[in-house]
Amino acid sequence: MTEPAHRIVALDIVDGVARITMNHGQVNALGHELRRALSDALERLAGDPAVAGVLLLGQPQAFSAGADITEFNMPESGGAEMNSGPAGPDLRELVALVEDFPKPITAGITGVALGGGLELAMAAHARIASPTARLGLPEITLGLLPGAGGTGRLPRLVGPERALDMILTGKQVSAYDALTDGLVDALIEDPGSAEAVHWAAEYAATRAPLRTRDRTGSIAGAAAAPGTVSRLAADALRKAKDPYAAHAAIKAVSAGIEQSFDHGAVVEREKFEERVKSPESAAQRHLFTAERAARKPADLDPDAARTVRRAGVIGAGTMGGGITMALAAAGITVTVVEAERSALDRGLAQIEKNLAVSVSRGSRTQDDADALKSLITGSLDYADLAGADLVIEAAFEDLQVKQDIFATLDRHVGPECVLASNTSYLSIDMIAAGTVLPGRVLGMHFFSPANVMPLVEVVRGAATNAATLATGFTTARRIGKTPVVVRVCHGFVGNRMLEVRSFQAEQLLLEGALPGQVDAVLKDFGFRMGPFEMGDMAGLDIGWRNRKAEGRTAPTADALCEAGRFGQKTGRGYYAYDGRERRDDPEVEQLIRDVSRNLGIIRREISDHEILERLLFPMINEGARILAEGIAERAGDIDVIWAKGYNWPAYRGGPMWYASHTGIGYVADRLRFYAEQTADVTLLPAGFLAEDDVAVAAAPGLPG
Ligand code: HSC
Repeated sequence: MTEPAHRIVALDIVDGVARITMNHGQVNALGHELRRALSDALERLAGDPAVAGVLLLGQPQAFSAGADITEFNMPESGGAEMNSGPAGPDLRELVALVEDFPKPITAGITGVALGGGLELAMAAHARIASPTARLGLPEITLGLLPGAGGTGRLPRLVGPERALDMILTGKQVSAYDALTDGLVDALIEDPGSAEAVHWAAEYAATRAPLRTRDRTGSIAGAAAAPGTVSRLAADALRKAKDPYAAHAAIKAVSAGIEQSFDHGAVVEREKFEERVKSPESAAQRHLFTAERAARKPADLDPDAARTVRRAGVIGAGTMGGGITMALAAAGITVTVVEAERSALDRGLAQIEKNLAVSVSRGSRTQDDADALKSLITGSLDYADLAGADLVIEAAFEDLQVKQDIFATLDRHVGPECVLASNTSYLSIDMIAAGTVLPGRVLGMHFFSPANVMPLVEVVRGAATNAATLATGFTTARRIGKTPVVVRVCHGFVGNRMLEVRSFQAEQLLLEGALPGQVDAVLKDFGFRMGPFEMGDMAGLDIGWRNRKAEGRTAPTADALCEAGRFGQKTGRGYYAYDGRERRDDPEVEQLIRDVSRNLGIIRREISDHEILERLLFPMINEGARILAEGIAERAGDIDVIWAKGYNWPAYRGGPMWYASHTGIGYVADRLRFYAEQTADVTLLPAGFLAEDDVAVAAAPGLPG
């Protein structure tokens, strides 16, 4: 028998097994329509004597990506969409319907089973998965905890330690790991196939439905030793990107183990409802949406992209090496070209070392590392780039050097080859101007370490053509990066805003603050490091050299460098170091006081509140200028750049989101105040912040 049960759920019965196949949207998000269709189908099957068991299936790319995130964005309606009402059961009710179903249900997982999707699968009485499936509870990356029984069921299947790891990191596990851990019961190439139906039929014939909530074997130890959950979670909690959601999840897991499944469910519900309404979750959901919006820049035509099989990288330094590894990890053959044999050897040796470290840490297998290495060749000759589809230049940051490299590339690569510069400040238009085919030039600004950091600013020059832009963008996606398209200006989006923040940080030192106070304020806000710790880590001498070349000064930073304090590498910078341990240094305090005095500045007590506003609001103002100039397309693009490239805390949504939630009018007023206080007209509100009625003015892509 075969009959359509619902537009978004297909139903057929084979050998006594009813196959319910979800087919809703791109990823089977469990919105109210799908929930209703599933519950209708189950209701019909419950009393059907021809049905002995159920096989619940999704689509090849997704069993289900979980709750429909867009339904969370309706807090004004009390999250009405999440509740049952006339629209059908909520996710918790659906999960209970599955678990309490009188006939055994097997979930057949293909693609991803994430969040509520995995919770649905965990409520089934058995799980089979295709070997390529991936499973996870990524709620924490949205500032949430699993809200449909995941905090109770996952530990019952895989034990508390594995469960906490998955819930607190949000990371996905492979089908193989899921099998080893007990999260799935069997791997079957195609979970919708006759073999899978046979498996489900056998299961239905031989076992009574076993509810996951009733399995207690793997939590027995932790249940008998209260405190185990907190102990197991301590490390992950320290590293958690969203400490609020992490705490909430730990409370729910621990109640579900140390008290009872039902008690855990009550705590889970309470905490989920608190988190889903929190500003921290709203901020992370904004970033999720902004990241997806950034994948669709105006007039990007993905079909115009060239397929990159072979790539070249110019420069085997830190950036060049990282870019090479990122390309090769995606299966692209890479030729790294250097000017000097010694530099090339050093670069290749560093790549080997990085690979060995990742093998020893278990993040890569030896086979993967060998395969990756076999795709990389070093060369001292540009002629070896002849067959390249894309060349990324990551040489010394100097316009003349780069122009010479691009002129040389013109002579050696084919006319179709796309040429990218990894410059962080220089004009792509000036680099392109010296080439024969400026339309094939663009910027691909990676962040260090390039094999790890996800952001790539894809810089579109005045002449960059559609095929070039599409090739740069799709290649960045293919190698697992988060590309954001920007236009040309000094420092593009991220570094241009960072420069404004660095200037304010320096001013604050001159006016009365000390490095420790400034850094602590940004860390309390959620950054991993403050500007001075970051400067010490990167090395202060590079900026000093650049400032001298450009005739600029930064009085405190210059004075530190003149005293030979270049940061961690010299054991002394804004702080003194014993290894990596840093401590405040009275010498630095004296040096700062001297610089202030020499400039005739009377130092004053500066509040943490002022420090935070002085660091963040001018950056936001620069963001407003960037939007007004069309350098970034949307406010959300700026947020993605800061979250992915500069460790802006995700639970604060990015600088432009933060501004809109702090109050655009307030930010503008404070900027006017600081402009007057410091006699710095560049602090006057710009772009949408300067509009007459700032209370209602909003940047594109932000709520008013
Ligand atoms: C959750 O499940 C909470 C539950 O624990 C409890 C709920 C309890 C409620 C109780 C109430 C009483 N929803 O990324 P892509 C869209 S929280 C809606 O470009 P890829 C996405 O926006 C959820 N839409 O594709 C995009 O739309 P666009 C936990 C979703 O192949 C399109 O699908 N789950 C969606 O690169 C394609 O997505 C997660 O956090 C969703 N859940 O990646 C998983 N998921 O074209 C989030 C995707 O209009 N999703 N969309 O822009 C992902 O990680 C990735 O999207 C995938 C696919 C890996 C699924």
